[in-house]
Amino acid sequence: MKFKVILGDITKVTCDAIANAANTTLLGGGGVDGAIHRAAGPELLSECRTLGGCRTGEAKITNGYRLPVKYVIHTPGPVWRGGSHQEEQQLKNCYENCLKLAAEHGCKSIAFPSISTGIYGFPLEKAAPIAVHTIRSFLKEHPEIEKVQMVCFDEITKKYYENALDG
Ligand code: AR6
Repeated sequence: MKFKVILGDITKVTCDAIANAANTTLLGGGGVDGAIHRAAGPELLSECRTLGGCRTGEAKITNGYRLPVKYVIHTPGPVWRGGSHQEEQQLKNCYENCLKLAAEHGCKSIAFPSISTGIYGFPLEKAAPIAVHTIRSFLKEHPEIEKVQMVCFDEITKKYYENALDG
């Protein structure tokens, strides 16, 4: 299958590009962002400093440095503020813009963390179907992308994405 849900640490995944659930400064933080910067090494932060930040829902690409990937695609997800502040559209934009950048850079495989469902508080039951539907429709239009993995850090998160994938 082209689209898989796995349990694991995204910094250990070998593929062309991984997405980073960043913040709008692109200067690092906690959660998966912190883990990616630690694993990539300080060169990643140096490149991020040149990018001038990134708007919520948009995406910017850097090299992968010490990670086992060519690229990191940084996307600030929406902070959940009750659902009436375009959070769902912004989350969809994150996945779509990361996939577009990956395709533009010739990537055939990309891995995503569960964007916005940690520190940013986006409910998993809403986030998982948005991610799955957005990735699925992109894959239909882009046969050149061979593999997309949702890398879940815990079993509960994995269950939500599996259910969205089955449903
Ligand atoms: N591999 C895969 N998933 C991970 C990893 C990992 N190594 N580490 C954590 N996760 P979060 P957000 C999961 O909070 O909600 C940062 O400070 C985590 O369990 O990393 O988008 C940024 O700078 C959860 O399921 O991202 C922003 O300020 C998912 O990744 C803010 O956090 C996302 O959790 C972004 O918050």
